[in-house]
Amino acid sequence: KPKVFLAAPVPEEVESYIGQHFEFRKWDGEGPIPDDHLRSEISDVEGLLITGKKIDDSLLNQAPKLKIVSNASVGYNNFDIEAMQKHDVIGTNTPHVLDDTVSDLIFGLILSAARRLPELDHYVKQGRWKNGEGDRKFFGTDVHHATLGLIGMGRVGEKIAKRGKYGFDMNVLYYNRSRKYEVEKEHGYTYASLEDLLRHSDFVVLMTPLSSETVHFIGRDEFKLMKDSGVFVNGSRGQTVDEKAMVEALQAGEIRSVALDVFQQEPVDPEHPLLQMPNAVTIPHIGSATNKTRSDMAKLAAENLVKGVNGEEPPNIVKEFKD
Ligand code: 8YV
Repeated sequence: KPKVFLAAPVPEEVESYIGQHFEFRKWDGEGPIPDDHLRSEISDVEGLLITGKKIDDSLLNQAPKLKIVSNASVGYNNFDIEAMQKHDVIGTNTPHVLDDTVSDLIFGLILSAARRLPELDHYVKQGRWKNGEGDRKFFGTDVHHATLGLIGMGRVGEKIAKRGKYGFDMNVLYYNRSRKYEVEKEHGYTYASLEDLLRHSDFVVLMTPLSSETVHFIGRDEFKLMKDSGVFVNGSRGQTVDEKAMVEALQAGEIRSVALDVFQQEPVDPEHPLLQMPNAVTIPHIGSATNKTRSDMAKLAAENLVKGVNGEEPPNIVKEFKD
């Protein structure tokens, strides 16, 4: 049987499915697999299932038999496409199955920032709730009927827009590299330039994939354009935002608050200034992390792995590797 390595955890039934096809080894330590360990495990494998780790030339040099890297994530900014093409290795991801779960979480972030839920949770648990009404200084801001500015109208973006429009009666503005006329017409969303979107939105949600074009897509100038009362939510990748500029914008009161699932460096440094800010809601990159969705992602990643190692076209080969 061909050999594969599972560098990310998958549920037991997914392991047994993989075991029917391949001889596998797996990383079962705490947290992400250390680079050295990964390098030492791939010299004889034809398939690699992974999440988040950089796949570059130097890693691929250690894996001469490798045919496929199956990402257990929809984002594939960890692929060095050129290096993979050079080594004749294809890459796959896990689209669709996480769209609803991630967009639910984005609304969790929007509501958390708007209604200051983490701050209030802390307040109650510290025994500071003394009168019947809550403290005025914790009053929040409405989500319903506010303007949602969505940067990135991809599959997840569409789900977020729907929740905004139909769940919260929000006015939806969007910016996307290519205009989505059909979606726009069907649901009455408004396409806006990035500048207009930033100027007019109460909640700016960043969902664009990370690529060389989107590094620091939102920085100092963009925060300046946002409303002072604006809330910024990042559900894409930390590198799409200039974090230093974001901290400065919060400190200067150029925006009211942020809610972040992703950071420049993950796990985030415990000394990071954002962690001292009550108006920064911070969660540890868990957009897709429900039991069902993570299990569906693992199943899809396994299916891609099996097809890729067996020389068939996997269902979720990413566009850069399609003929
Ligand atoms: C993470 C995501 O990959 O799919 C993506 O691109 O950002 C998430 O699903 C997941 O958190 C990896 O552990």
